[in-house]
Amino acid sequence: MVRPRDLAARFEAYGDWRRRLSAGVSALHEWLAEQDLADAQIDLKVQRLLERLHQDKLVVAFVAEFSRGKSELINAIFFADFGQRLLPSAAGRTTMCPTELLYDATRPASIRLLPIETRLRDASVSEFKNYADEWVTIPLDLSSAEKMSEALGRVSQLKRVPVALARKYGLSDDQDIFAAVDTDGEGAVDIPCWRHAVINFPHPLLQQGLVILDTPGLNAIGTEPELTLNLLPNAHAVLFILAADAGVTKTDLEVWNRHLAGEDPSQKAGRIAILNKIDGLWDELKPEHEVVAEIDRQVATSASLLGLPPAQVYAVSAQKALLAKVNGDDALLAKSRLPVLEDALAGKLIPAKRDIVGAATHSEVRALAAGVRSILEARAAGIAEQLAEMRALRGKNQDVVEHMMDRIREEKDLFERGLQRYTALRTVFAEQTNRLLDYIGLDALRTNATRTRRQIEDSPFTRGVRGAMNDFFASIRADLAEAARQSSEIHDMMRAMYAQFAKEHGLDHFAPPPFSMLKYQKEIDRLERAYNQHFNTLWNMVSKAKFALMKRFFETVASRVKHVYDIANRDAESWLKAVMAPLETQVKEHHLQLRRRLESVKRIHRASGELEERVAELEQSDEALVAQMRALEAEVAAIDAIIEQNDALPIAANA
Ligand SMILES: Nc1nc2c(ncn2[C@@H]2O[C@H](COP(=O)(O)OP(=O)(O)OP(=O)(O)O)[C@@H](O)[C@H]2O)c(=O)[nH]1
Ligand SMILES: [Mg+2]
Repeated sequence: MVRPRDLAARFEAYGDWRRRLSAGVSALHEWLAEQDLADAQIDLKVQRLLERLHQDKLVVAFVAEFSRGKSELINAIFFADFGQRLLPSAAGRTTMCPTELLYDATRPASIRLLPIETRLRDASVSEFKNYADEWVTIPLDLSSAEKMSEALGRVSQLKRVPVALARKYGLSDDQDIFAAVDTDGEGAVDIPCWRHAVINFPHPLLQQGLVILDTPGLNAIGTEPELTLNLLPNAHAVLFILAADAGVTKTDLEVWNRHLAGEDPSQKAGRIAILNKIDGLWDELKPEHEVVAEIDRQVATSASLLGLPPAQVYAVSAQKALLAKVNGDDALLAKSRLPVLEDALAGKLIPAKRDIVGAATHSEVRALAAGVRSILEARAAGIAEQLAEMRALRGKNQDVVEHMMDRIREEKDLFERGLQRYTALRTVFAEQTNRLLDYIGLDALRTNATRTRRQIEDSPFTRGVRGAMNDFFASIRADLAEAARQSSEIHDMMRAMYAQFAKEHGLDHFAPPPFSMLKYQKEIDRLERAYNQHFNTLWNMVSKAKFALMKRFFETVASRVKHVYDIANRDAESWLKAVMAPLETQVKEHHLQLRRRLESVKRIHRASGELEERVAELEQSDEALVAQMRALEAEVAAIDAIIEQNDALPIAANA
């Protein structure tokens, strides 16, 4: 067994931390349930928080022209413990379709392959992911290395089809998308059998939520919109691989500029370039320092050609690293320089991810606790008021008690009349909610997409497609703007309502949070920018297969937009609950308190001996409440402590 490497160890530590954090959140939830303080809204929030912690993914994409050693590098970094080459890696084009490696415990170990024929249909790869029957699933036999590598070898499978059909798939055109494959006299061409592959494999790193994305070389990247519009922009890190002997070639630069250079400078931070195959520069006849100087020169040249700081370019030998790890040869491993790259990945990627997840959990737990605290405070205030009333009754005659009873009764009647306004508000709230959800509803989006699809079909030329897409985005923007207006109307109304209840009935002063659509608007802007950027390059690159490709691009954009809408809907629903629920709870609590107060005064009215007993009871409840608040703080502090905890890394990895 190979000693756990730095990256693997850190990743496992990160997984452990997430599990501890989940346990902390569950403990808080159990405590709330025990104390009868959890309601449906809290249950939902906790469930989502736990789901997010559980499903948290870290996506690392490997991108390069073909044969630069992407698959070999993945084998060396992540799968050396397996003792063999897991992914096929060979001279020439090997990986023929984008391949995701991940682990989903709800499925058996398998490789799932989406047939290339699906490119003729109006759906994106992410949509197809929802339908198991569209995929060819081959189970992985983990006990047989031979059968495993045979199954994984499917990502290299090709088939021969007429050129015309390949064009329909958007795969072949006069610029020779598949220049490297043979065309025989009949006008046939070899194309990939599969459009996308998902390898479900219970590797410890994948089990922790790591997702590896292996991609095929240059043109294959451009023809699969799922990669350019979704998988690559959403990856947490993109590793761009070069070959040390060739340096940055023209096609490398094309891949880089077209898919990775990006306009967003913040994205560049997550980009790392790798100069692979440095073993090609090793030369026993030269002194060591000359070889090192040669490698350094290549790093500097590549960095400047890519416009990256040299510190973001790493020189390695994937093949020698894999060999060294398999044989436990530490000297060779050091010479391969892979540990330096792994350190950098572990040192940058995981802490950054941990900070984001920690901060998000921290603020959600805060919000949850604040809601519970305000209920407890309202109860404490009620008890304090009753206690004051009871103490004031000490030694008073029946008349005073009667008078007090009348006063409370009046207050209760007044409050119950106020409830009519609350009921009316609920009706208006429901109407406005429906309107808001209509604007960001999937029905509206579907109508818009159908219209755009028809426009593209009716006018499949640059101007027609452009116009249709502009309309598509414009209409989405208009809907989002309406939704923003509607949510701010709801916000104003609720704020006014809370202020009124606070003034008239002494309820807690609560400022409902506003709902911002900015996040979704920004994501739509990003999609439109990405679309425009790829539109021009593609339009110039492809001539015969344009139409098929444009349609497929549209479908991917549409499915990304749908994803944005799904999230917006979920967020809006949670927000609506968060805005309404405190009022509901407060109203209920207040009503209950008024009834309780009336009850106690009535009892005292009937038998004056009950007064001291009642005071003692109230004092006890007050103490219990104080204890509850303290326990709540302790639960929250325990979660904070987990967030701040240092990772318990094995000594080897900390060194
Ligand atoms: N000498 C040497 N060869 C390497 C190294 N890394 C990869 N190779 C070889 O380069 C060839 C291509 O490697 P792959 O891993 O298939 O490259 P890829 O980038 O995945 O290529 P595609 O899947 O075709 O896009 C294979 O024969 C590897 O063994 C290295 O560090 N040194
Ligand atoms: Mg490959």
